[in-house]
Amino acid sequence: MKTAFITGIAGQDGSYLSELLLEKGYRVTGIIRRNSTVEHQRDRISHLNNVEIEYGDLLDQSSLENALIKFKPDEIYNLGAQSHVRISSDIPQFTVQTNANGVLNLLEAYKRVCPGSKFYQASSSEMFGSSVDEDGYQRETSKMTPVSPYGCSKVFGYNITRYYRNAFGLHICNGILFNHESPRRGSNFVTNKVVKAAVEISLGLRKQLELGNMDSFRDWGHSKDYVKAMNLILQNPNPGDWVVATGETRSVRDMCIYVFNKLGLNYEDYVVQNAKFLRPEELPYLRGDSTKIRTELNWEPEYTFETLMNEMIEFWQDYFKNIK
Ligand code: NAP
Ligand code: F7E
Repeated sequence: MKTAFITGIAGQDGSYLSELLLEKGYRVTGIIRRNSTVEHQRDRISHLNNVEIEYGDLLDQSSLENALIKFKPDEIYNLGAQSHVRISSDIPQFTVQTNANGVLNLLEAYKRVCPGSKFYQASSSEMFGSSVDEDGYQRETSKMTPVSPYGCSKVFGYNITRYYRNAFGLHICNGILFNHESPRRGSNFVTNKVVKAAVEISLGLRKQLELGNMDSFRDWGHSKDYVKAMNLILQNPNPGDWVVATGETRSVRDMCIYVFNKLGLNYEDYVVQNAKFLRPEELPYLRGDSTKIRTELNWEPEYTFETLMNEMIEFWQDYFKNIK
């Protein structure tokens, strides 16, 4: 039985990855941070009986070493992060400490305690920032010109993991994942914010939805498909870096049109702009070319944009039906 160790195990991806690995027969372990209230902290993984969890923090080197000594993992998935891009400009230092220094802390603990295991780093399409190749895609070779503290911190994480791979011969991979969503997405990210509000509006529970920039484009997939890619990436005998994306792009406005239409509504009657949701610098366009992982590792997403949105709509409809 293989042992996986997951930072950020109670986050969106951590919860789906835990489910996938338990199904595959792994022993699943991880760390969560100490919060002032414990309620809801484990909501996304409370249905999983067999995960082993310790308190730990990417900012606390001793907690990482202790966890690795205790769990002796074969595979490490570093998913812990301050993952909200707009909020990264409110708390840039915490973001960089967690997403950059935190990666270095975990790499050092890994190199000392279990250098024979494999390491996955959750890198992001936000690293590409304003760069787009001439054909309109971003891929493994595209330039990285990040436009947020979050993007800058992830570029450090990406580069430092490559350094540890090349300098010390460690089995370290980067998954460069484009946006991926689900009903478990934090409800201050745009997809879940829009779907939840549109369902509330359709049920007469609210009147309006305030958004920021509706003209940015994103390549949205489903978290369930993307955690499969994480696991596949670590099974490849040669460590490397892989873009994971659907290859389709839509604007926030397109997403609103789809979701409101599905509920029999016109988004223009309900959505207004509020400047507080705009970003100091916007990333206007993302569209990933994932040819490498599709051809070399046979990864294919099962969800389409429509099935992803439909699942999220149904989740919120059931949620509001059950609390009535
Ligand atoms: P998420 O739901 O925000 O989960 C992130 C997890 O990291 C949370 O459980 C959070 O715990 C934990 N965390 C935050 N600071 C930490 C620290 N100092 N030490 C230990 N854990 C800490 O994010 P996600 O969507 O699952 O994303 C997983 C990873 O993929 C992240 O690294 C993200 O940056 C990256 N990524 C995500 C996407 C996407 O579209 N979802 C795309 C590309 C890359 P708390 O609840 O205690 O804060
Ligand atoms: O914004 C626009 C916003 O916050 C998407 C993270 O998982 O993916 C995610 O980062 C777009 C942006 O995701 C609102 O300006 C408009 O253009 O859902 P988001 P993100 O910033 O793309 C990357 C790949 C990651 O790695 C990150 O961890 O939607 N937008 N109005 C809005 N966004 C939010 N959150 N709220 C609004 O009201």
